[in-house]
Amino acid sequence: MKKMEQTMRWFGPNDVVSLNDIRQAGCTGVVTALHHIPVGDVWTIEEINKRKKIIEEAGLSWTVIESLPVHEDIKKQTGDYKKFIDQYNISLRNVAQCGLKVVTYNFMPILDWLRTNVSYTLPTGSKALYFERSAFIAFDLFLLQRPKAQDDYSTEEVSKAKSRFESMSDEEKKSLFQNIMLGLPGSDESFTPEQVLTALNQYNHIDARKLKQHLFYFLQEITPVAEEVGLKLAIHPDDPPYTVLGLPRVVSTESDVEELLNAAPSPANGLCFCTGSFGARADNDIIGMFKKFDNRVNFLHLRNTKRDDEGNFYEANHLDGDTDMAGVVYEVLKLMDLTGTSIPMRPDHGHQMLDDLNKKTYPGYSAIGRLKGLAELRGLEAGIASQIK
Ligand code: DNO
Repeated sequence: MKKMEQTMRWFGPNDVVSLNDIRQAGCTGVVTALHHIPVGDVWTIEEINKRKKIIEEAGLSWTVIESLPVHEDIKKQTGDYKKFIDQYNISLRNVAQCGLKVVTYNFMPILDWLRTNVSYTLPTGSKALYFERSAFIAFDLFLLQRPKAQDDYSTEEVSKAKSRFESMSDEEKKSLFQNIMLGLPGSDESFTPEQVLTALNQYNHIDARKLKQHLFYFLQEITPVAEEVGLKLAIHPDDPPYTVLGLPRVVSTESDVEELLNAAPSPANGLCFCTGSFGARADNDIIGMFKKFDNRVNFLHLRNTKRDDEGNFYEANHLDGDTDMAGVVYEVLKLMDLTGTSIPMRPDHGHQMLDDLNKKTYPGYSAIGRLKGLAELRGLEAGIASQIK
Protein backbone atom coordinates (compact mmCIF):
# COMPACT_ATOMS: atom_id res chain seq x y z
CA MET A 1 0.00 0.00 0.00
CA LYS A 2 1.29 3.46 -0.94
CA LYS A 3 2.11 5.89 1.85
CA MET A 4 1.54 9.63 1.76
CA GLU A 5 4.75 11.54 1.06
CA GLN A 6 5.47 13.17 4.43
CA THR A 7 6.74 16.72 4.32
CA MET A 8 6.85 19.83 6.44
CA ARG A 9 6.88 23.42 5.42
CA TRP A 10 10.22 25.15 5.77
CA PHE A 11 10.51 28.90 5.39
CA GLY A 12 14.12 28.86 4.21
CA PRO A 13 17.48 29.48 5.87
CA ASN A 14 16.01 32.01 8.35
CA ASP A 15 13.46 29.56 9.71
CA VAL A 16 14.21 28.71 13.37
CA VAL A 17 12.92 25.20 12.62
CA SER A 18 15.90 23.69 10.81
CA LEU A 19 16.13 21.12 8.07
CA ASN A 20 17.64 18.76 10.66
CA ASP A 21 14.59 19.23 12.88
CA ILE A 22 12.36 18.37 9.94
CA ARG A 23 14.41 15.33 9.10
CA GLN A 24 14.26 14.11 12.70
CA ALA A 25 10.48 14.45 12.55
CA GLY A 26 10.58 11.68 9.95
CA CYS A 27 9.88 13.72 6.84
CA THR A 28 11.40 12.82 3.52
CA GLY A 29 10.98 16.26 2.06
CA VAL A 30 10.20 19.90 2.67
CA VAL A 31 7.72 22.22 1.10
CA THR A 32 9.18 25.65 0.58
CA ALA A 33 9.45 28.75 -1.57
CA LEU A 34 11.95 31.38 -2.58
CA HIS A 35 10.48 33.93 -0.21
CA HIS A 36 13.18 36.50 -0.99
CA ILE A 37 12.04 36.87 -4.60
CA PRO A 38 9.48 39.68 -4.93
CA VAL A 39 5.99 38.58 -5.96
CA GLY A 40 5.77 38.58 -9.75
CA ASP A 41 9.49 38.26 -10.47
CA VAL A 42 10.84 35.22 -12.28
CA TRP A 43 12.33 32.38 -10.23
CA THR A 44 15.58 31.72 -12.01
CA ILE A 45 17.08 28.28 -12.44
CA GLU A 46 20.12 29.43 -10.53
CA GLU A 47 18.10 30.53 -7.47
CA ILE A 48 15.96 27.38 -7.50
CA ASN A 49 18.99 25.12 -7.72
CA LYS A 50 20.78 27.00 -4.95
CA ARG A 51 17.86 26.31 -2.60
CA LYS A 52 17.47 22.75 -3.80
CA LYS A 53 21.12 22.03 -3.03
CA ILE A 54 20.77 23.22 0.58
CA ILE A 55 17.76 20.95 1.05
CA GLU A 56 19.36 17.93 -0.56
CA GLU A 57 22.56 18.36 1.42
CA ALA A 58 20.43 18.00 4.55
CA GLY A 59 19.17 14.64 3.26
CA LEU A 60 15.75 15.89 2.23
CA SER A 61 14.02 16.42 -1.08
CA TRP A 62 12.07 19.37 -2.46
CA THR A 63 9.20 18.44 -4.73
CA VAL A 64 6.43 20.81 -3.64
CA ILE A 65 6.51 24.60 -3.83
CA GLU A 66 4.41 26.59 -1.42
CA SER A 67 3.85 29.16 -2.73
CA LEU A 68 4.59 30.56 -6.13
CA PRO A 69 2.61 33.71 -5.34
CA VAL A 70 0.28 35.36 -7.83
CA HIS A 71 0.78 39.08 -8.40
CA GLU A 72 -2.14 41.32 -7.38
CA ASP A 73 -2.28 42.71 -10.95
CA ILE A 74 -3.24 39.22 -12.18
CA LYS A 75 -6.04 38.99 -9.62
CA LYS A 76 -7.34 42.44 -10.57
CA GLN A 77 -6.48 42.19 -14.28
CA THR A 78 -4.88 45.60 -14.14
CA GLY A 79 -1.52 47.09 -15.02
CA ASP A 80 1.06 44.58 -16.14
CA TYR A 81 -1.01 41.46 -15.59
CA LYS A 82 -0.12 39.91 -18.96
CA LYS A 83 3.57 40.39 -18.29
CA PHE A 84 3.16 38.84 -14.83
CA ILE A 85 1.38 35.82 -16.31
CA ASP A 86 4.21 35.38 -18.83
CA GLN A 87 6.70 35.58 -15.98
CA TYR A 88 4.69 33.05 -13.97
CA ASN A 89 4.93 30.69 -16.91
CA ILE A 90 8.69 31.19 -17.13
CA SER A 91 8.95 30.35 -13.43
CA LEU A 92 6.85 27.22 -14.02
CA ARG A 93 9.20 26.11 -16.78
CA ASN A 94 12.21 26.81 -14.58
CA VAL A 95 10.95 24.91 -11.54
CA ALA A 96 10.02 21.95 -13.73
CA GLN A 97 13.47 21.97 -15.26
CA CYS A 98 14.94 21.76 -11.75
CA GLY A 99 12.86 18.65 -11.05
CA LEU A 100 10.08 20.08 -8.89
CA LYS A 101 6.65 18.52 -9.28
CA VAL A 102 3.88 20.49 -7.52
CA VAL A 103 3.21 24.24 -7.38
CA THR A 104 0.93 25.58 -4.65
CA TYR A 105 -0.59 29.05 -4.93
CA ASN A 106 -3.71 30.90 -3.89
CA PHE A 107 -6.02 33.46 -5.41
CA MET A 108 -7.11 35.35 -2.30
CA PRO A 109 -7.13 39.11 -2.87
CA ILE A 110 -4.64 41.07 -0.75
CA LEU A 111 -4.77 38.89 2.36
CA ASP A 112 -3.80 35.26 2.60
CA TRP A 113 -4.87 33.47 5.80
CA LEU A 114 -6.47 35.44 8.59
CA ARG A 115 -6.70 34.94 12.38
CA THR A 116 -7.46 37.31 15.25
CA ASN A 117 -5.19 35.58 17.77
CA VAL A 118 -2.04 33.63 17.00
CA SER A 119 -1.42 32.48 20.57
CA TYR A 120 -4.75 31.37 21.95
CA THR A 121 -4.18 29.33 25.09
CA LEU A 122 -5.87 25.95 25.09
CA PRO A 123 -6.89 24.19 28.33
CA THR A 124 -3.67 22.12 28.13
CA GLY A 125 -1.48 25.23 28.08
CA SER A 126 -0.50 24.79 24.41
CA LYS A 127 -1.22 27.68 22.10
CA ALA A 128 -3.23 27.64 18.89
CA LEU A 129 -4.36 29.97 16.11
CA TYR A 130 -7.84 31.35 16.69
CA PHE A 131 -10.42 33.25 14.67
CA GLU A 132 -12.85 35.14 16.88
CA ARG A 133 -15.64 36.67 14.87
CA SER A 134 -16.49 39.52 17.28
CA ALA A 135 -12.86 40.58 17.50
CA PHE A 136 -12.59 40.46 13.73
CA ILE A 137 -15.71 42.62 13.31
CA ALA A 138 -14.32 45.01 15.96
CA PHE A 139 -11.12 45.27 13.90
CA ASP A 140 -13.08 46.00 10.74
CA LEU A 141 -15.42 48.59 12.28
CA PHE A 142 -13.28 50.34 14.86
CA LEU A 143 -9.60 49.83 14.04
CA LEU A 144 -9.65 49.75 10.27
CA GLN A 145 -12.84 51.84 10.06
CA ARG A 146 -13.67 50.47 6.64
CA PRO A 147 -16.40 52.61 5.03
CA LYS A 148 -19.77 50.82 4.92
CA ALA A 149 -18.40 47.83 6.86
CA GLN A 150 -21.54 47.95 9.05
CA ASP A 151 -23.62 46.78 6.08
CA ASP A 152 -21.84 43.42 6.14
CA TYR A 153 -22.93 42.54 9.67
CA SER A 154 -26.19 42.11 11.59
CA THR A 155 -27.18 44.67 14.25
CA GLU A 156 -26.58 42.04 16.88
CA GLU A 157 -23.07 41.33 15.56
CA VAL A 158 -22.23 45.02 15.53
CA SER A 159 -23.32 45.54 19.10
CA LYS A 160 -21.43 42.45 20.25
CA ALA A 161 -18.31 43.66 18.47
CA LYS A 162 -18.72 47.07 20.11
CA SER A 163 -18.78 45.58 23.62
CA ARG A 164 -15.89 43.31 22.70
CA PHE A 165 -13.87 46.31 21.50
CA GLU A 166 -14.66 48.32 24.62
CA SER A 167 -13.41 45.46 26.77
CA MET A 168 -10.02 45.38 24.99
CA SER A 169 -6.90 46.96 26.44
CA ASP A 170 -4.73 49.11 24.16
CA GLU A 171 -2.25 46.25 24.09
CA GLU A 172 -4.94 43.83 22.93
CA LYS A 173 -6.09 46.23 20.20
CA LYS A 174 -2.54 46.58 18.98
CA SER A 175 -1.96 42.84 18.80
CA LEU A 176 -5.36 42.28 17.13
CA PHE A 177 -4.31 44.67 14.37
CA GLN A 178 -0.90 43.03 14.01
CA ASN A 179 -2.30 39.50 13.98
CA ILE A 180 -4.74 40.27 11.20
CA MET A 181 -2.00 41.97 9.20
CA LEU A 182 0.14 38.81 9.39
CA GLY A 183 -1.78 37.48 6.42
CA LEU A 184 -0.47 40.30 4.27
CA PRO A 185 2.55 39.63 2.11
CA GLY A 186 5.64 41.19 3.62
CA SER A 187 3.81 41.36 6.91
CA ASP A 188 6.94 41.93 8.94
CA GLU A 189 6.53 45.56 7.95
CA SER A 190 3.92 47.54 9.80
CA PHE A 191 0.90 48.56 7.79
CA THR A 192 -1.30 51.53 8.61
CA PRO A 193 -5.11 51.37 8.34
CA GLU A 194 -4.84 53.88 5.45
CA GLN A 195 -2.57 51.56 3.46
CA VAL A 196 -4.93 48.65 3.97
CA LEU A 197 -7.96 50.74 2.98
CA THR A 198 -6.19 51.86 -0.20
CA ALA A 199 -5.50 48.24 -1.14
CA LEU A 200 -9.10 47.25 -0.36
CA ASN A 201 -10.42 50.11 -2.47
CA GLN A 202 -8.83 48.63 -5.55
CA TYR A 203 -11.25 45.73 -5.29
CA ASN A 204 -14.35 47.92 -5.10
CA HIS A 205 -15.41 47.10 -8.63
CA ILE A 206 -14.42 43.41 -8.46
CA ASP A 207 -17.10 41.06 -7.23
CA ALA A 208 -16.86 37.28 -6.91
CA ARG A 209 -18.06 36.72 -10.47
CA LYS A 210 -15.37 38.98 -11.85
CA LEU A 211 -12.63 37.56 -9.67
CA LYS A 212 -13.63 34.11 -10.90
CA GLN A 213 -13.25 35.28 -14.49
CA HIS A 214 -9.77 36.52 -13.66
CA LEU A 215 -8.88 33.23 -12.00
CA PHE A 216 -10.19 31.18 -14.92
CA TYR A 217 -8.29 33.33 -17.40
CA PHE A 218 -5.11 32.82 -15.36
CA LEU A 219 -5.73 29.06 -15.19
CA GLN A 220 -6.28 28.86 -18.94
CA GLU A 221 -2.97 30.64 -19.48
CA ILE A 222 -0.87 28.59 -17.07
CA THR A 223 -2.40 25.10 -17.20
CA PRO A 224 -1.12 24.25 -20.71
CA VAL A 225 2.40 25.21 -19.65
CA ALA A 226 2.17 23.17 -16.44
CA GLU A 227 0.85 20.22 -18.42
CA GLU A 228 3.59 20.50 -21.03
CA VAL A 229 6.39 20.53 -18.44
CA GLY A 230 4.85 17.84 -16.21
CA LEU A 231 3.93 20.04 -13.24
CA LYS A 232 0.85 19.77 -11.05
CA LEU A 233 -0.79 22.99 -9.91
CA ALA A 234 -2.42 23.07 -6.48
CA ILE A 235 -4.64 25.99 -5.61
CA HIS A 236 -5.06 26.59 -1.88
CA PRO A 237 -8.57 27.34 -0.62
CA ASP A 238 -9.52 30.61 1.04
CA ASP A 239 -8.76 30.74 4.74
CA PRO A 240 -11.24 31.36 6.28
CA PRO A 241 -13.48 30.20 3.44
CA TYR A 242 -15.73 33.21 3.02
CA THR A 243 -15.73 36.90 2.19
CA VAL A 244 -13.67 39.07 4.52
CA LEU A 245 -13.38 42.88 4.67
CA GLY A 246 -15.70 43.12 1.68
CA LEU A 247 -13.23 41.21 -0.50
CA PRO A 248 -14.51 38.53 -2.85
CA ARG A 249 -13.24 35.01 -2.14
CA VAL A 250 -13.72 32.37 -4.80
CA VAL A 251 -12.14 29.12 -3.58
CA SER A 252 -14.30 28.42 -0.56
CA THR A 253 -16.96 25.87 -1.44
CA GLU A 254 -17.55 22.68 -3.41
CA SER A 255 -19.16 24.58 -6.27
CA ASP A 256 -16.25 27.07 -6.40
CA VAL A 257 -13.84 24.15 -6.76
CA GLU A 258 -15.95 22.42 -9.36
CA GLU A 259 -16.03 25.56 -11.48
CA LEU A 260 -12.33 26.24 -11.29
CA LEU A 261 -11.42 22.66 -12.10
CA ASN A 262 -13.76 22.72 -15.09
CA ALA A 263 -12.37 26.05 -16.28
CA ALA A 264 -9.16 24.25 -17.31
CA PRO A 265 -10.01 20.56 -17.43
CA SER A 266 -6.57 19.03 -17.12
CA PRO A 267 -5.01 16.92 -14.34
CA ALA A 268 -2.38 19.67 -14.13
CA ASN A 269 -5.05 22.04 -12.83
CA GLY A 270 -5.61 20.69 -9.35
CA LEU A 271 -6.09 21.38 -5.69
CA CYS A 272 -4.17 21.74 -2.49
CA PHE A 273 -6.83 19.99 -0.44
CA CYS A 274 -6.61 21.85 2.88
CA THR A 275 -8.94 20.15 5.35
CA GLY A 276 -8.43 23.00 7.82
CA SER A 277 -9.45 25.78 5.45
CA PHE A 278 -12.44 24.03 3.88
CA GLY A 279 -13.35 22.63 7.31
CA ALA A 280 -13.84 26.06 8.89
CA ARG A 281 -17.15 26.15 7.06
CA ALA A 282 -19.94 23.91 8.38
CA ASP A 283 -21.60 23.47 4.97
CA ASN A 284 -18.47 21.98 3.39
CA ASP A 285 -18.72 18.19 3.42
CA ILE A 286 -14.99 17.47 3.56
CA ILE A 287 -15.08 13.77 2.77
CA GLY A 288 -17.69 14.26 0.05
CA MET A 289 -15.51 16.99 -1.49
CA PHE A 290 -12.41 14.84 -1.35
CA LYS A 291 -14.21 11.96 -3.07
CA LYS A 292 -15.63 14.25 -5.71
CA PHE A 293 -12.33 15.90 -6.59
CA ASP A 294 -9.89 13.15 -5.63
CA ASN A 295 -8.32 12.76 -9.06
CA ARG A 296 -7.39 16.46 -8.94
CA VAL A 297 -5.88 16.52 -5.44
CA ASN A 298 -2.21 17.27 -6.00
CA PHE A 299 -1.23 18.14 -2.44
CA LEU A 300 -2.74 17.65 1.02
CA HIS A 301 -2.78 19.96 4.03
CA LEU A 302 -4.06 17.93 6.98
CA ARG A 303 -5.35 20.15 9.78
CA ASN A 304 -8.44 20.31 11.96
CA THR A 305 -10.56 23.16 13.27
CA LYS A 306 -13.22 23.34 15.94
CA ARG A 307 -16.06 25.70 15.14
CA ASP A 308 -18.79 27.11 17.34
CA ASP A 309 -22.21 28.57 16.53
CA GLU A 310 -20.96 32.15 16.63
CA GLY A 311 -18.55 31.79 13.72
CA ASN A 312 -15.43 31.38 15.86
CA PHE A 313 -12.98 28.58 15.29
CA TYR A 314 -9.65 27.48 16.69
CA GLU A 315 -7.13 25.02 15.35
CA ALA A 316 -7.67 21.78 17.20
CA ASN A 317 -5.40 18.73 17.51
CA HIS A 318 -5.00 17.10 14.13
CA LEU A 319 -7.25 14.17 15.02
CA ASP A 320 -9.83 16.20 16.96
CA GLY A 321 -12.04 19.02 15.74
CA ASP A 322 -14.91 18.95 13.27
CA THR A 323 -13.21 17.13 10.42
CA ASP A 324 -13.29 13.35 10.49
CA MET A 325 -9.56 12.96 9.89
CA ALA A 326 -9.70 9.17 9.94
CA GLY A 327 -12.36 9.34 7.22
CA VAL A 328 -10.17 11.64 5.12
CA VAL A 329 -7.06 9.50 5.49
CA TYR A 330 -9.08 6.39 4.65
CA GLU A 331 -10.20 8.00 1.37
CA VAL A 332 -6.66 9.16 0.61
CA LEU A 333 -5.29 5.64 1.10
CA LYS A 334 -7.99 4.11 -1.07
CA LEU A 335 -7.24 6.61 -3.81
CA MET A 336 -3.48 6.11 -3.68
CA ASP A 337 -4.00 2.37 -3.81
CA LEU A 338 -6.15 2.73 -6.88
CA THR A 339 -3.83 5.09 -8.73
CA GLY A 340 -0.55 3.65 -7.48
CA THR A 341 0.74 7.13 -6.70
CA SER A 342 1.75 8.79 -3.47
CA ILE A 343 0.21 12.18 -2.65
CA PRO A 344 2.47 14.64 -0.84
CA MET A 345 1.05 15.86 2.45
CA ARG A 346 2.08 18.04 5.30
CA PRO A 347 0.69 18.28 8.81
CA ASP A 348 -0.68 21.77 8.47
CA HIS A 349 0.08 24.03 11.39
CA GLY A 350 0.66 22.76 14.91
CA HIS A 351 0.23 24.03 18.40
CA GLN A 352 2.98 25.84 20.22
CA MET A 353 3.91 23.48 23.02
CA LEU A 354 6.83 22.46 25.25
CA ASP A 355 10.00 24.15 23.94
CA ASP A 356 8.07 25.77 21.10
CA LEU A 357 6.68 28.17 23.68
CA ASN A 358 10.13 29.69 24.11
CA LYS A 359 10.75 30.21 20.42
CA LYS A 360 9.49 32.65 17.87
CA THR A 361 8.42 30.60 14.89
CA TYR A 362 6.10 31.55 12.05
CA PRO A 363 2.57 31.43 13.53
CA GLY A 364 1.33 27.86 13.19
CA TYR A 365 4.72 26.50 12.17
CA SER A 366 6.26 25.34 15.47
CA ALA A 367 8.53 22.28 15.47
CA ILE A 368 7.10 20.17 18.28
CA GLY A 369 3.43 20.94 17.63
CA ARG A 370 3.79 19.94 13.99
CA LEU A 371 5.85 16.89 14.91
CA LYS A 372 2.99 15.81 17.21
CA GLY A 373 0.47 16.35 14.39
CA LEU A 374 2.61 14.43 11.94
CA ALA A 375 3.16 11.56 14.37
CA GLU A 376 -0.57 11.26 14.99
CA LEU A 377 -1.35 11.34 11.29
CA ARG A 378 1.35 8.80 10.55
CA GLY A 379 -0.11 6.47 13.20
CA LEU A 380 -3.58 6.97 11.79
CA GLU A 381 -2.34 6.14 8.31
CA ALA A 382 -0.52 3.00 9.46
CA GLY A 383 -3.54 1.81 11.43
CA ILE A 384 -5.96 2.32 8.57
CA ALA A 385 -3.56 0.81 6.02
CA SER A 386 -3.26 -2.35 8.10
CA GLN A 387 -7.04 -2.74 8.07
CA ILE A 388 -7.73 -2.19 4.40
CA LYS A 389 -5.13 -4.53 2.94
C1 DNO B 1 -1.10 29.08 5.88
C2 DNO B 1 -0.93 28.48 4.55
C3 DNO B 1 -1.24 29.45 3.44
C4 DNO B 1 -0.83 28.86 2.10
C5 DNO B 1 -1.09 29.74 0.92
C6 DNO B 1 -0.81 29.01 -0.36
O1 DNO B 1 -0.60 28.57 6.83
O2 DNO B 1 -1.62 27.30 4.42
O3 DNO B 1 -0.55 30.64 3.67
O4 DNO B 1 0.54 28.61 2.14
O5 DNO B 1 -2.38 30.21 0.91
O6 DNO B 1 -0.62 29.90 -1.39
